[in-house]
Amino acid sequence: MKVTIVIPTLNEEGGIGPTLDAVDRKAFADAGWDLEFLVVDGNSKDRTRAIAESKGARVLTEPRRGYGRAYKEGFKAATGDILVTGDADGTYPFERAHEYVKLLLDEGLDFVNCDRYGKLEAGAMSTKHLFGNWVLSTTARLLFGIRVHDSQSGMWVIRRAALAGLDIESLGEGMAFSQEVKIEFWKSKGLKAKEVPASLRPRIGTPVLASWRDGIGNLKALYRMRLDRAW
Ligand SMILES: Nc1nc2c(ncn2[C@@H]2O[C@H](COP(=O)(O)OP(=O)(O)OP(=O)(O)O)[C@@H](O)[C@H]2O)c(=O)[nH]1
Ligand SMILES: [Mg+2]
Repeated sequence: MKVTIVIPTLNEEGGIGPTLDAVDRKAFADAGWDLEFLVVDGNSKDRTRAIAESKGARVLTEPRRGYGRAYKEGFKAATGDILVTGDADGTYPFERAHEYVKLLLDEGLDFVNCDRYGKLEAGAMSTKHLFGNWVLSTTARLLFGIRVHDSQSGMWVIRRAALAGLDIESLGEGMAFSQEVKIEFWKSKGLKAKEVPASLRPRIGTPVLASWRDGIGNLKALYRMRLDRAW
């Protein structure tokens, strides 16, 4: 069994090292699971790629912009049976990645969403983002009838075989990819998805997120997806 840690990066020279180092390689080895680190880099202008390679990651350069585009390429290039995703900014609990993988295996799941609100550390999320995320998660729950508390979490565990039955390429190229991939897993027949309490730490490095543009874009994308889908 092999696990690929898939991480999108855009100018994350401060965060990529600690993010990759956080993964408990010994816990993976003890479980008998092989590990692959795959960084999908958007042509960073800093030392992100060099640092990722120095930590043993395979680095794919994807100059086309977008968080969703990076994951689409990452999902195609990953060779693991199970994928674990997350930002390269030190915010997600990669030190617990093996626990989430075990949960997916033990419970026969196809997707695990790591709920950042399980333990939101001081300064990890601004009031503006707290409000925006609440609006987006509530709208997703109402429009799709899914029981997802944190629709914008970027940490997921995915059974790669399940991706074959989904049209991942049709999902958003940008930040909306995050909510859309969850909705696909929750709504698609025969797939099992679950949310678990996780955590969020303050970011390492400068934020690049355009809050209002991305937030309103994600809200519109939810309505578009609702109109587009049969379920
Ligand atoms: N390859 C690639 N990666 C990207 C792109 N945009 C963002 N990323 C990466 O995707 C991850 C998520 O982006 P963030 O800027 O952390 O988004 P966020 O978590 O909503 O915002 P913060 O609260 O500032 O962390 C980070 O690791 C980014 O470096 C892109 O266009 N291409
Ligand atoms: Mg982030």
